[in-house]
This record gives sequence, structure tokens and C-alpha cells, in this order.
Amino acid sequence: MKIVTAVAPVNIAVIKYWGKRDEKLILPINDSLSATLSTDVMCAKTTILTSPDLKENKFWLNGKEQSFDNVRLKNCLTESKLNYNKYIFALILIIFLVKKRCNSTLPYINWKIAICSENNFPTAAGLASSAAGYACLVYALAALYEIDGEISDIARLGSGSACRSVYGGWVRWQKGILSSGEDSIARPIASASHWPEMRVLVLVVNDNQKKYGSTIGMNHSVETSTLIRYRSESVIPQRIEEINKAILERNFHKFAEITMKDSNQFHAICLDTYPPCIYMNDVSHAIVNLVHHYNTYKEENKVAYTFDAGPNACIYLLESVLQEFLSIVNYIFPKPMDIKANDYFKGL
Ligand code: 2P0
Repeated sequence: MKIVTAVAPVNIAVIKYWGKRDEKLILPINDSLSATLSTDVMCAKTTILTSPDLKENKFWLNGKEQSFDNVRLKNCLTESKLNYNKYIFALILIIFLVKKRCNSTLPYINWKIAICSENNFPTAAGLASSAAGYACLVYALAALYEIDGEISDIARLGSGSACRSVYGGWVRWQKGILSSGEDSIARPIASASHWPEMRVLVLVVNDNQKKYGSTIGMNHSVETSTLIRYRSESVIPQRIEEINKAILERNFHKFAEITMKDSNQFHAICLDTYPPCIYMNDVSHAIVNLVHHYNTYKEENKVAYTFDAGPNACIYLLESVLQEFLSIVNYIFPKPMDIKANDYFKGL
């Protein structure tokens, strides 16, 4: 019997991934960049067991057993039908690809496996649950089958943003140019210890499941938004180099400006999508106003917001202003706001 456990945290993008050029291979239209949080909070945990005594493959997601080896699933694999169950399909594909990359003489390669995955935060509420989940799954499988090399490309096939959670610290997902997707991989640009004063607050405005999933939302954006092309072709190439530089130089003022501009442009694209997919709500906008007022009062950017495909705010700030900013948030939003994480992102 062999058993492995992996933990992978969520990542919070400062340059957003939005839009694919290849739906099946999950190839993005633009580079993106994120920080992977620490494993203390908001992470996925996966345990995989393999044993000659297991009669069938088993899979539990957040405590619920999911059907794994059944006829429809096998049809789905042979006929490449993605419509049965996207998650299970991705799971089978990932297992297949990991096994293909490992040493085929491993004595337990043909044993059945039991997988147990869970998140310690709301699933599908715009809090990057799929990124942590798939990164964790791939990491655990790679450990089980003793793979040393590249795995971010396999994680990407589960969920695009998952490729960034395979690494800790600051991570850039380069879109790549090859149609095979081989060069669409994540690369760490700096470790978490490079900027040890950096903190992330997640202000949970609403943890219900989101109305429009990211996959559908970004597909509609690619089909209908004119702004999305302008962003990927004319804005991101320069913007990503600038934020890379700001991170390497630990220039918070510049980092914050770019982070907030990119969040705003991403949501402008969502509004430019027809019909629009609106993720932010009035509380989200109130947080935006609060951050700008705070930065104006401080006469430089001390805090940066960024919003994913949901109303919840991710706030980047340095330790020196954490307590003051938190007090203001608690004063202005006394009750419904649930401050989920006061994160030290140390990486995997
Ligand atoms: C990001 N998001 O860069 C952006 C910002 C949401 C907004 O990556 O279709 O769940 O599975 O590749 O990875 C969410 O997209 O989408 C996402 P798929 P995914 O974090």
C-alpha cells in the first residue's frame, strides 16, 4: 500500500487570466500573475491511497463520494464528450497524463486508487477553489507516481488558474504560443520570502455559489467583448512586465496601482460582455471607494484591492498598515463582512 497527502493553497491573481484561445487544452489569451497564499488558510487537501486490495477507483470530494468507474464515464473518455461531468473527466485525464509521465515500471502503477479531496473554504464562490483543488490533486498524484519534472501543464488541464497554485510565492503563467500547449506553463518569479511584509486579506462579501462560472463567463467575453482583445494584445504584454519589476523591486505603490487597474479592467470586460456578467456588488464597490480614500489620505498607495469572478475583495497590503486598515474595515462594515484570512503567504 502507498499513501500520499498534499496541501495546496489558493492563488490570488494581480494580473487576471480571462479568456481562452483553446477551450480543450485550456490555453489562455494572455499571461497572468498571482501570489499563492500560505497553507494556513484557504487551501485544498488531497489524500491518495493505492493498494492491491482496492477493487475499484474511488473518489470523495468534500466528503461526498463521486461516481468514478462507470459506463458513462468510460464513454465520455472514449468519445471525448465533455458534457457528462467536467470535474470527473478532468480527473481521469489528469491521472492518465501523470501516469504517462512516470516510470512505467513502478510496481503499483496498475493498482486502483482512492482519492479524498476537500477544501476548507466555500467552493465556487469566486475564491479560487478549483485552482487549489486541481493543483493539489496533480501535486499528490505526482508524488504518488514519483514525478520530478513539469506538472503545471497538467494542472492547467483541470482549471487554468490551477497551474499557478502548483508553486508558492509569486507565479507567472505564460500563455505560450504553441498550439500544443507545451509552453503554456507556470513559473515562479519570486518566493514568498522575497516580500515578507506582504499580507492578503480576503473580505468575504458573499460566499454563495457564483451566478456565472468563470469558464462560461470568459467564453462569453471572448465571443462578445471588444475590450478583451485590446487588453490581451495592447495592455497585458507591457503591464505584466511592469508588475514583475514592481514585485522584484518591492515597490508597493506601483504594484498596487497595476493590481487595481487590472482588476478594474477585468470587470470592465465583464460589463462589456453581452449580456454582461456582473460579479461585483454594491459592497464590493464600497470597498473600492474605501481603498482609494485610504490611499489618498496616506498620499501613496498603501492598500490594493482585486476582485475575481465574485463580489469578494482580496486586499493586498503590507504588515505596517494591516491593523489600521482592518480597524477601518471593521468600523465601516460592522457585521456582515466576514474577514476570512489574514494571510501570510509562505507558499506550498
Ligand atoms: C484568475 N480567474 O486569474 C482569474 C480572475 C477568475 C477571475 O482564473 O475555465 O476557474 O477552469 O480555466 O481557472 C478563474 O478561472 O477557469 C480565474 P477555467 P478558472 O485567477
